[in-house]
Amino acid sequence: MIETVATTPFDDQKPGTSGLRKKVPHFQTAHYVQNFVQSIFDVAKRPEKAVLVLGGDGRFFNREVVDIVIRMAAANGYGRVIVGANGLLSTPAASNLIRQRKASGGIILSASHNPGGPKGDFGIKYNIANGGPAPEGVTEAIYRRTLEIKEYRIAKAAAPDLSTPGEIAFEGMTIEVVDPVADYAALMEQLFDFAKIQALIASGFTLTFDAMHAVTGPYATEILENRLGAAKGTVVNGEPKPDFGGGHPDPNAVHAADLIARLMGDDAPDFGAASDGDGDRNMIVGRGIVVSPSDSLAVLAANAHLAPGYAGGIAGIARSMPTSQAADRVAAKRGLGMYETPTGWKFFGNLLDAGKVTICGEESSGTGSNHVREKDGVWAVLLWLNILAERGESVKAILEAHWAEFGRNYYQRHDYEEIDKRAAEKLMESLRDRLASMAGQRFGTLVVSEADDFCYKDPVDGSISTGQGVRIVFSGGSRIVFRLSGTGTKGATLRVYIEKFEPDPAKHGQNPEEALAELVETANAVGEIEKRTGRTKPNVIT
Ligand code: VG1
Ligand code: CO
Repeated sequence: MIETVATTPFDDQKPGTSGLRKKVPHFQTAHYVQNFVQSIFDVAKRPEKAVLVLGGDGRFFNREVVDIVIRMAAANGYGRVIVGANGLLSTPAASNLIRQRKASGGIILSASHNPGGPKGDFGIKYNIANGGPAPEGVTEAIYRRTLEIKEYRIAKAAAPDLSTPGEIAFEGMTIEVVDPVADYAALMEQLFDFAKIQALIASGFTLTFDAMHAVTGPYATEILENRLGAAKGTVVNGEPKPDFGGGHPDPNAVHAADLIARLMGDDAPDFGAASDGDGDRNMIVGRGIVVSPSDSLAVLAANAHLAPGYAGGIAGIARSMPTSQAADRVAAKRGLGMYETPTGWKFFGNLLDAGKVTICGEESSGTGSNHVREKDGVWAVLLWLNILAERGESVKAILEAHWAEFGRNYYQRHDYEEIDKRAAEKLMESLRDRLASMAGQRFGTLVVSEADDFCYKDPVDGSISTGQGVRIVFSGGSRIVFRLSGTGTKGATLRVYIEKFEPDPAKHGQNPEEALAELVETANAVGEIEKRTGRTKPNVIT
């Protein structure tokens, strides 16, 4: 039986960089989830009896929302819901299923790298038929709908048990429970030379993968240990937990400090990697060296042709604006198209669909390709392994050779988390007010060559996105970028991105901290960070 429930709008259901994210108790407010899901169903482009893909990263509240979405899908005319067993799907696996199974879209439940648990974060994201995050036009329409919603439809019956793959009839709809890993692992086998990677591992190459108690545990265990023959125990923290074991599933120097320490030690394995809550981010560490995400994008783009899935070469590269320009140097040297987009994977969708680019990446540990329409953590690990197997060199040697060929873009991101929202907005406002007069200004040895607020015009559909971050470029190409995060759930987070290009190989061995010292000081001065936020230093540096 279908029930129509009267409701009133919430005024805070505007999706951010990657879906709607709030604290769990906020999502637990009566009708809160239902209002948002109904708004998605009201604006989603879908045929009669459409197929919906559904799954999440297993965080606290995942199971309850999976049930609500299934009951609402049945009440809203969907013909089939494809759901990962126990409600689990990594973000890239969901993207793959949407594409493989020609679904009209998918709902992914995750707050990605944000902590989980009863007081942690939760999130709901809608992806469209190409498998990618809904573009701004769609998220805006969903938001407008949330402001006028009056009722939602839901099946009265409880959703069935979802622990075993198979089909279940439910309220006139079919629920198809799938193994969350199977289709994804099959896709990886098509893209990469598993035999070659197996041989590398069999020859004594050692690796470790930290799943951070998040969704990639089952994926990494199946692929790395079962299919590629890595030793049992290669995957650590491999069991997904609703609170991520109390940790923060963000693969960076702060939250994956144990992994980095292991890779810097005397008995370090050859290769280390980690992924985030929903499996779309990656961190790559070689013995004795951490690969910055922007460098990883550049190295993957330069070497992708070594893997079977990209043997014909790549069409082009896209990166988000704050991501370092290391990839641009690869594109320039190889004669490839290069695109600079606003932060967030949704901006890559059109470029990938149009065949303008093959590889995309963000400084926030996201890399991916046209195999799905999301960034993909395990994919990045496998591409690295395929490249290592082909080149037979260490991560460190590959990175150093890359810098020698293309130059090195020293890079850091400084995050000031949970600062006062008003103060953060004022800081950005003040920067914007000063943009026009900035060119020509001198800070120490640095002279501003141009400054603007990044505005993107999508080359495929012509849509325009304004206010995407303040860029200050100095003569010589160094850059400072300021923007506010669109994924936080408390106060505001200021992100300051700092980059310096160094062509001289003799100077490639510096510590980024030293190489960027003058720019960091300048960022503090130009942004008036201490004066406006009261913070003398960032809480996270990546
Ligand atoms: C952050 C990152 C951005 C990424 C987004 C979603 O956004 O900076 O690059 O696409 O998270 O990633 P923001 O607005 O907080 O800077 V995930 O792994 O959270 O889906
Ligand atoms: Co993520």
